Amino acid sequence: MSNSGDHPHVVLLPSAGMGHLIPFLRLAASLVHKHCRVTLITTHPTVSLAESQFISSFLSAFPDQVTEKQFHLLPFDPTSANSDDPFLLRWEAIGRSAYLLAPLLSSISPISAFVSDVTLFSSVFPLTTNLGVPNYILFTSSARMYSLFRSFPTFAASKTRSGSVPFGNNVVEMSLSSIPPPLLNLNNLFAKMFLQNALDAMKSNGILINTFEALEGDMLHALSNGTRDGFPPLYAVGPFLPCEFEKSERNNAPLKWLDNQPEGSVVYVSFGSRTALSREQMKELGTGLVRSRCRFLWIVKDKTVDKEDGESLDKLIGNELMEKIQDQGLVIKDWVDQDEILSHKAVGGFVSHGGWNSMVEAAWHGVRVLVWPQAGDQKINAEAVERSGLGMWVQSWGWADQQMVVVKAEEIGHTIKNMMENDHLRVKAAKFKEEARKAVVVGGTSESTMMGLIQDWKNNN
Ligand code: UDP
Ligand code: G50
Repeated sequence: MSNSGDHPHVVLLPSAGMGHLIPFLRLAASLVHKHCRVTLITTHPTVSLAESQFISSFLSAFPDQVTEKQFHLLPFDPTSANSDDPFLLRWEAIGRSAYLLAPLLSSISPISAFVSDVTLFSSVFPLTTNLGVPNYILFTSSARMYSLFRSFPTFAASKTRSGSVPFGNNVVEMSLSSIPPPLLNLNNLFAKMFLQNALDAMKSNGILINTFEALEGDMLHALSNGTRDGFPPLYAVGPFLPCEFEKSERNNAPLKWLDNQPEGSVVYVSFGSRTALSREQMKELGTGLVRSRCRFLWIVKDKTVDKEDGESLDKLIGNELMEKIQDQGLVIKDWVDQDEILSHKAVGGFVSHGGWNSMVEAAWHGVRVLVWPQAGDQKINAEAVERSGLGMWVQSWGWADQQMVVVKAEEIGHTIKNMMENDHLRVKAAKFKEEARKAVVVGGTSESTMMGLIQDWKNNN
């Protein structure tokens, strides 16, 4: 590779899970379009089939512009880690193998910028720093969640934990019940990683985030006014756009079905790439959807990882409910092209767990959301979505793993009906479609920020 200052060379390290891989590959595609050279570090094995398929499609789409470097993990015994989350365990495994990246990284000089997923930052930061490479983080959640991340060392050290999250001269009011439960116990693996990443992030050159002014402007301003706490700059460069390479060989049954539904009539229900509802909750949701009397497209997941064989749909939700659903909705147990679904004119609303990628995709397509947070950062994201006007959430609908409380069909049904009949929300959400486009066109806030960053990287060459 030539050391041409006009084409900065960016090395990307995504983390495990589609919610982490997708934003990285969208960022990579956008960097290629902006004439950067990209090296993608791919970690093997992946946790899910969806990840390996996605990486293959991406690499075939950019055979000349992107170089792949394979990173093969050492065997890892998860018993000491005390967690049953396969993705969290993989983050830990990647961290423990990270020293293997040293020779790989020294073989790819010059590097203008190294962008690591936030979950892996502490593990790779010493290596890239040794090589004198500028370190950036891609924070794969909302700016609101980022404010918690940034203030977490203070939060963790304070004895009187409250939902008031201080940073710099600012305070963000967060309800304590919205903070990811694992972060309230500092002995937890997730909390330890989160804390260490937050401490090291202070020494990074900058943090990229998939959000934009119209969606989280208040938070972005509060954060940029608070830089006196020594934190590096935050670059809001979203929304990351879904790409052509994502479209290959997907199940097109949902689109065919949507083509026959009236405009704005369908509620799309999906809990992302890794969230399986309990059987009991799944049945209540199905009955609730029928009760809402809305047309619906429901994507069912019963396993966290797609390599595991799940049950058939009939077994999961029962023949009786399947029959009731026939005239009103379509139920699918498969990976779907969410971007095509959200862009379809028949879709009028989205019931989602609040994964940040899904929230930004809903904004991109101007589709209103009922957020039903299940775990992790999702309540914080729900708060961000509610404040922005893109959607609503019901605070009492608790976390999935404290599901002594199953939300009942009747309540689900009328809440979905309210969301779909809420014209105020429909109009507000639709505005995001314009605002999102304004952010990424030439001269838009996110586009200018990205171009400024690429200029900095050129100067690093
Ligand atoms: N997704 C998809 N099809 C599916 C399930 C998920 O395209 O059947 C995509 C979705 O569009 C989003 C990502 O997978 O880009 C999921 O990320 P998110 O942050 O929403 O949630 P997570 O899966 O990480 O909980
Ligand atoms: C995934 C997840 C739970 C969760 C988050 C996930 C985030 C992202 C921020 O991405 O909040 C984050 C920063 C540092 C870190 C882990 C996650 O070590 O399942 O909360």
